[in-house]
Amino acid sequence: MINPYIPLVITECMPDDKGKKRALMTGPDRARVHILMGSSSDMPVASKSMDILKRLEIPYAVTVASAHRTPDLVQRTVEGSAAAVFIAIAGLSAALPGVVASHTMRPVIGVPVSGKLNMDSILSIVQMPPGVPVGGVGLDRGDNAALLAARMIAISDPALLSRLKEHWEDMRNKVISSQGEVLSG
Ligand code: RP5
Repeated sequence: MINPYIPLVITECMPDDKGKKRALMTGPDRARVHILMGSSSDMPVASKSMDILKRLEIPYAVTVASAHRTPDLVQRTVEGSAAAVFIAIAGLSAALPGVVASHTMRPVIGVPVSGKLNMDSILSIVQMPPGVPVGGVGLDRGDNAALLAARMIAISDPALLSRLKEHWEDMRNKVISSQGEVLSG
């Protein structure tokens, strides 16, 4: 039985002998980005963040904690985390990013999760009251949240900056090769 008060899945991302990035368990003090999601049903969006963090070799932690249903767990998680940046993923009346930001001075990136309305979670994250800043990315854009977190950390991490530039270059090359496919098809 998992102790809900130790809900961390901490990973350190290392290339294996085939060069593929693998997530390994490590200590909670190693996470540089902490992903919180309001429900395990948000996992498809969180997976997009994790894929980017693995690719960029950024150790991360993941916790399921709801702003409304387990506010004590959210507070404990934030206060116990050594991460430099938080990614908070939630749908419906998505209070999670704002609540995370109320417990820390570290930057929080909110990811609205799509549902029946979509504007509910977008507005809940964007319309924070003055004094409690939360950065917002697009609906289900866990990938952009991870890239934004990486850019923040890369300000003081030149090795990460060069991995980010490689990622950027790969995207650029994909666009250019797709243009070739359009012309030849
Ligand atoms: C939000 O309510 C969660 O972030 C999730 O997006 C949504 C639905 O939660 P579940 O009913 O799947 O637990 O709090």
